[in-house]
Amino acid sequence: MSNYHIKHLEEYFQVYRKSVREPENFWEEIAEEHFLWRKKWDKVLTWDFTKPEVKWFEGAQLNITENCLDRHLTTRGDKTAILFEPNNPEEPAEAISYRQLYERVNQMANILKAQGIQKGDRVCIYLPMIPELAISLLACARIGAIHSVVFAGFSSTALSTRINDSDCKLVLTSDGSYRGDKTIDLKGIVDEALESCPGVQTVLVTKRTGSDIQMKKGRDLWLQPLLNEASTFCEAESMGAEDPLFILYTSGSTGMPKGMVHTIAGYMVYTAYTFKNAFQYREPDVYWCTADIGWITGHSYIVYGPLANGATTLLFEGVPHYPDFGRFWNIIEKHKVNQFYTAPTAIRALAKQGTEVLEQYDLSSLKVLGSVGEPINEEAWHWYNDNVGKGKSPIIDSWWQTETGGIMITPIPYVTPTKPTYATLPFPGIQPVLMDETGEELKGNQVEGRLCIKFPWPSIARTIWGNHKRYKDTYFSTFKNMYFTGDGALRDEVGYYRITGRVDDVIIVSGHNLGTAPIEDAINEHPAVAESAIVGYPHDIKGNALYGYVILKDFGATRDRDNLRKEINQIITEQIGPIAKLDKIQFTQGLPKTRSGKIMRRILRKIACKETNDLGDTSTLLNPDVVQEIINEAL
Ligand code: 6R9
Repeated sequence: MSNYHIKHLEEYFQVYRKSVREPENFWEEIAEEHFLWRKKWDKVLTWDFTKPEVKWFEGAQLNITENCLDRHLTTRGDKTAILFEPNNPEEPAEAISYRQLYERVNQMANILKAQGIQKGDRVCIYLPMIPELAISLLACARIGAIHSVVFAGFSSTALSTRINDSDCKLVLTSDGSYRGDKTIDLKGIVDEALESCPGVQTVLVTKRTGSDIQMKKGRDLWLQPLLNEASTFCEAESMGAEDPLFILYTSGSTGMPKGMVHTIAGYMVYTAYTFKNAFQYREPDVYWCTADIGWITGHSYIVYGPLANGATTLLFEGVPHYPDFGRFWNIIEKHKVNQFYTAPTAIRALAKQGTEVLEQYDLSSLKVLGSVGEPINEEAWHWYNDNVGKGKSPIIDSWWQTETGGIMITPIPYVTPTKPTYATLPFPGIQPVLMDETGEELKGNQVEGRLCIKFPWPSIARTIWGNHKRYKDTYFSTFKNMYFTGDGALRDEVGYYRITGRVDDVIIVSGHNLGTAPIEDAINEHPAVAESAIVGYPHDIKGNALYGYVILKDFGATRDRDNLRKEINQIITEQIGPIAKLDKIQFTQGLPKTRSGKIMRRILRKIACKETNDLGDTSTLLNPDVVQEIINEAL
């Protein structure tokens, strides 16, 4: 019997010990018993973090959609796979059964094939949170195409950069998208992006808003008529365990976003196993993750993890505040949601509304509450625990990353006692370590350092698309033989982990990772700007907000400063997207720099956080006077 479903703490410790002592046997048993393989593996694991290279289940053949769809048809054909809740609460929800989902995926797969998409080709998906989004991912996987989902809130520039980086041949999009009371012209954004994407031959357009859009002849096709004609059977491509399943871009501390590559078998095994345990999913539970499929959380815990377990997964198109701040609670009541997985930024925004709205709804179906994306502060944790969970639904504060593919450190609900703001214990198979700045491991408890993982797990990203060197430099070069997460963490007296936040130049705003470099590059494009530096500072709702220090080419010139601020944010919106806009912009004559010319962000961060009493060592500064000037003018 493999340890697929952990039910009490003693069992967790047993399973964990086994996963560390005999990792290969441990994962092999899980893979063997709970998944459908066309051919079994020759070798469970090959790894070398110095190259770096990781391979799981090498030699195996499978198709992930046979695991997520086909194998459920006999026992769960009529069970709801995806429960779609539209943006507008007046529009009826749609329950898509496993059989219907299977058929729709097969149809879409046939359309992609008819457009010439073959195994290994990259397909860009730029769609709102509608069923076609999940269907598109699975359709690519069915025929072995590699999907690259770009969050539909990104700008045309961000979209074209991602399309070109991985040479996508085809784009799937919609005429428009709904977001609360707004309609967004998605197709217009795609058209603009494609002006600089010569490699895209086809655009398939789903009708959602009925907006009047331009269809480019010879390139753009409406999906619906093609779907009506398409066969509901498409033979699943036989895929190698280590063939890529998808590329998903995440911000780095420098320049280009990183196209993280995940491969099929390990990702499937790990996301399915973590989904089952981290949410204690039992049929016929209704599970809801509020993330967008454009982020890793949506890939792993709206689509692949739940469907591999035959679960019912809710897909919500809208936003928490439309038509009012009761929407999440309304959906939980309406669909009797059992597991609810959301982000601290959403919890804080909802907590700000008080409890009156929430009390109008019956939330008694809830059994498990989840949090992901950034550290959850103590206040938000208690509000979530006391008011949403009424003190009886454990909160799983789950720490993980785009790069890790699945949940890494989390309480297992009803198994691990929770502790506010602590992600608690590693998942079976995960071996976290804390390192000090000199590269020594901090052993024992009550220590704080940089969080690394010292042994591979099945869903670790295998490379950065087209740039293995950057993959090595970013994750495997800071500490010898370790995967470095970029996060800081502490381990308390009982061995529980608390994630303290990023230790690099990535800032997490409303749960979105933003690299400082691309935002600064955007600001510097403004003709009046000479140089800029951005830092994060604490924000009630967003967790962090962005504070920009901007040097103008001609500081004395009489210009309307507010107008300038608007123009700068406009450029950021165009280049990256509205999520990267700055909350505060301070114009300054200089930035604190070291003698080697590096901006001392540490000081800027302290000023933005209004912690100017102790600025630490400023002796290496080239221009110490500028610090006082910046403090005097701080916003
Ligand atoms: C899944 C996801 C990854 C970064 C990660 C960390 C932060 C995520 C967290 C958390 C504290 C948690 N993060 N979960 N910090 N507690 N429970 O969010 O992936 O978008 O790649 O972000 O998010 O800083 O390094 P991704």
